Amino acid sequence: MEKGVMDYIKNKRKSGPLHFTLIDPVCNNDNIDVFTSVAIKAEKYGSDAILIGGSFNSHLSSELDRIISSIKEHINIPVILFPSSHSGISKHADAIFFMSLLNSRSPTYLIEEQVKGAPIIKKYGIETLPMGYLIIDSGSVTSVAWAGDAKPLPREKPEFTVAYSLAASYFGMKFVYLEAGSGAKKCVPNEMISAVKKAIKETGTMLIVGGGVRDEKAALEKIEAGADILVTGTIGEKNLEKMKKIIEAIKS
Ligand code: 1GP
Repeated sequence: MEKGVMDYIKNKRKSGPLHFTLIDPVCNNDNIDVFTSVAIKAEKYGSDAILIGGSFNSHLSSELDRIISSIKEHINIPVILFPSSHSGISKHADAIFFMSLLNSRSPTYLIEEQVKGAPIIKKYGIETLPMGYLIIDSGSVTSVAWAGDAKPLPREKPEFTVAYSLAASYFGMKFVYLEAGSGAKKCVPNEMISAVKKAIKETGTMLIVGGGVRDEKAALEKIEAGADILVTGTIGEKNLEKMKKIIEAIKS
């Protein structure tokens, strides 16, 4: 990335909403080819970046390095780390979401993992993208809510999520991510997205939305409600044609 990933995202956003593809590596080398092929298809269909993350970092760092190297050999869009702990850092990535799970009950996910990761990021010289990460109630306990010891924000009380999002903006975080959780039964409510967007718009903080988006109708609703960036993960593993339709809907 000649000019950096933050500039790339800002520039791309000028011409429309963005789509990021989440790839969630597990401790299985056989999947490298599958991950790489999802990333190649994602780029071909118009996705703007690949996120590498998941609620558990169960892989070894050497495996993560191999997965990212393999993906990067085949695509030109940025690969951004979306880690659940400091063990999700790889020197091969273009950038990292330097994120705090703001509605976690545990200092581990609020600041301790970040403190462990910061010297590693410095050593590798990875670009940091500061992000406030918020888990929204999605009707059942998701992996990310459980693993992150989060107190999910209530769907019917968007003002709580608005207050958290404003706090993230005032801390200087460049992104707020409203997360329903991978495979969530219910996506982040559209009214909540609109309320957050309205509140943080003037701060310049970008709004990311993800979790449970399975079709182009839901994707479009999230974008129309105010999401700058939509993330899909599961659909790319299960049905690439559906992911293509989602990206086409966002880009239209
Ligand atoms: C999870 O928001 C992402 O962090 C993606 O969720 O797997 O449900 O698309 P899905």
